[in-house]
Amino acid sequence: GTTLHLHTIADAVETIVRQTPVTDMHTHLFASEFESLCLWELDDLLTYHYLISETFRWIDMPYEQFWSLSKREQADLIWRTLFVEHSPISEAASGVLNVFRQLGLDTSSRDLQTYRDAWARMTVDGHIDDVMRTAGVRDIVMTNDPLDASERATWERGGGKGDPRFHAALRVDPLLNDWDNAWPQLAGLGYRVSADWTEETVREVRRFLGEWIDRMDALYLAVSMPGDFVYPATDHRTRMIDEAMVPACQEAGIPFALMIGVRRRVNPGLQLAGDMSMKSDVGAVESLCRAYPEQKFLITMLARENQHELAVLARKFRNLMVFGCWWFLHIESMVREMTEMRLELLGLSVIPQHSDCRIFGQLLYKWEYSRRIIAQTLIQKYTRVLETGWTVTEDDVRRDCADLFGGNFWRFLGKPVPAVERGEAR
Ligand code: RAT
Ligand code: ZN
Repeated sequence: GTTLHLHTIADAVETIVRQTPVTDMHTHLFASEFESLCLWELDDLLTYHYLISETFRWIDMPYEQFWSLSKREQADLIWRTLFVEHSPISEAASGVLNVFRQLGLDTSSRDLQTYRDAWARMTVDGHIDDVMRTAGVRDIVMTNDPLDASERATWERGGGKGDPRFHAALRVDPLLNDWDNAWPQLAGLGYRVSADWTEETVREVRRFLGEWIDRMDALYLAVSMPGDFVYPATDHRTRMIDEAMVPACQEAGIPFALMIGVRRRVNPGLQLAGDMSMKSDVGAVESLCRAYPEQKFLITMLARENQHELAVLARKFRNLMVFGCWWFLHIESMVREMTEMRLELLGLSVIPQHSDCRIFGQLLYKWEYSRRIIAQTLIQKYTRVLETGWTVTEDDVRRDCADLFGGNFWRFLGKPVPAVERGEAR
């Protein structure tokens, strides 16, 4: 391959980063066969919960009144508040404009109706194809909750796997964080569980996990944890992890993903938009990685304060893969800081980003913004290396980018990159 030089490295890296297909390893997107769970319309884009909390900074409307509006009325209000009455400069608001631009719409018009008209001409499957092609996202990992009745219906009729670009992750938050409400639901699904942590309950929870991992072909087990998560402890969470979740992961040979540092519903009036971030104890991850050296852990944390320690911990445990800049950290300044720091501590052995998208169009802005920052960081790092006289070729950069944008994830899973399996060009 072509050898790169100090004056050619920037262009080459930018081009290669733009061309490298992405595996988006944590999203809330759904394949279109999940029907109403698959969000892609303009009103979905505008009522993204990140934008809802930003809107409430400006309006006096009581929360209940906002929630009683139709989705379209909410979208109108958000548009007026965040885009017309103020300039849309936040990450989430500017992202909407970026989506319009990448879809070829006129961002100068400020006329919501023209955007509505544009969406009216789209179809869900056509839009998903366009967005994935333009964003360069080839594989998407969903967040799949079998306790959600509307989602369960699709899986139970044998659906959910019709589109090979979409992969499942079994999400188990209620089992760990809300057992009082989770066990009756499991019981309702025919599992012989009780409120008490009996041997039969353990067995049945494992059966539940095993059956759903199989049914979904889940790539990993996933949970979000509050910042006060302690491990090990003499509590329900530790028992659930030790006796049910880790054994289920080991049996299936899949990683356990923990997203740590959320404080749910600090303002319940905001519903989904009412969650907060919280500092956590990285020691819990350390204990897990030491207790289960054969179990792989995908970890992301929500507090900026935890990022450095988490990256250092990944130097100590190869069964720990750090991923993504999560939620409130998925903003330009934090992505830049975290990406630099991680590459400095871990080289290329990280998963620098996931999108957390809920609405398809968002793939466009989230990945364009992230690619830009990752490219800038790589250019700095390759430049340093080139300055020593080391040679860097285009093939080197291609290999490194393929690792960052997907290869590291699939290798950690011990699975081949699926697009290559599908015979698509790399
Ligand atoms: O980022 C988000 O959209 C949050 O609402 C959460 O869903 C978070 O990403 C999670 O997966 O818990
Ligand atoms: Zn998420």
